[in-house]
Amino acid sequence: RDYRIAIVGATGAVGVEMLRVLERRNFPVASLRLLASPRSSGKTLTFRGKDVVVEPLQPSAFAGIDIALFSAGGSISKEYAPVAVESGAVVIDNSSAFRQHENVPLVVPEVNGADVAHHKGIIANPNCTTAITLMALYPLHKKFRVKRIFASSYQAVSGAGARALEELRLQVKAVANDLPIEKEIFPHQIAFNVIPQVDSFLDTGYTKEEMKMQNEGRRIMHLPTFKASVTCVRVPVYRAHSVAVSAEFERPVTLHEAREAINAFPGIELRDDTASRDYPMPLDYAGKDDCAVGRLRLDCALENGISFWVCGDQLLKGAALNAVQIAELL
Ligand code: A2P
Ligand code: 11C
Repeated sequence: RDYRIAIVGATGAVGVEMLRVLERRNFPVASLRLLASPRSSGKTLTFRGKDVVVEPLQPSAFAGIDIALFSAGGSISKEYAPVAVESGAVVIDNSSAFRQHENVPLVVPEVNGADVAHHKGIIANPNCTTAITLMALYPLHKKFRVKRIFASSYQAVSGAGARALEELRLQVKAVANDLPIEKEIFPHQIAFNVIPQVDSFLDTGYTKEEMKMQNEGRRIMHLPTFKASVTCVRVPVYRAHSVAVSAEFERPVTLHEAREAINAFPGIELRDDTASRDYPMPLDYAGKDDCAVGRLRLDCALENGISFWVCGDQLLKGAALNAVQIAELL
């Protein structure tokens, strides 16, 4: 059968990718409803060669919808996801609104796809940095049992939405032309800079984004003892996040087994040949479905430790692709 699909936040950085992923993966779409703010009313987006008009989000928009993909921020999800469920749709939500709710499975299909079966109407898509990190960490965990990680992220501006992408573009031009810098989305200049803050601060000094790795990692890997100390950093990259990870395991580790485990796991490539300076970089993984891991080495400061570097397109595996993969499982 074919499915009646709605995309909430269709005009956003992730929403637009959802359209492209549905097309590319030949998802059985019977009808498509594109929803956004009233600002976008009347705009059109193309799907399979046809123009589809964007409609304003309102409660009646979910009548007759089978699957609603949400990516318009947490407050829109909190308000409208229950309405969509009430109308009979299954919601796949890309925001952080429901990720810790007991009845809401939080899913990376390659890791815990079976959890989809327990949904009560809403399935949560993980944070992008978490999803990309787990694509490399989970195969190692299955082999060696992870205890804790220390990590730093290098997050592309598109993680903060379409306007953030434009902000970097304009700032780069302004710097090149010696003009004043304008900023709106990021708290500081992002062009030619790095900002050690993604999301807002908690009392502990960590940011919310940093704690998602531990909180979401525990649920996705079914590993309540997992610990993650993370520093999330915004870098002037348009697209694809990178994460440097040092992981400590329960069992003794070997690089040979680590490489084998990664090679056997779907959705992640091993790019690890230091002799030819081969390692993943965000420029090479922007627009790609697969994530990639490199710089694999025995950690010199941890017992049973492995350090690695992982890259992935956060709009795809970190958001739109993962959401459509969940829809495919449904
Ligand atoms: P719009 O383009 O009309 O503002 P991004 O993550 O790239 O910033 O995109 C956010 C998405 O969420 C956009 O599609 C945006 O629509 C949508 N959105 C933002 N606010 C609302 C709202 N109040 N109602 C519906 N959609 C919204
Ligand atoms: C960023 N990771 O790069 C964020 C965006 O938890 O879904 C997504 C936040 C989230 O800004």
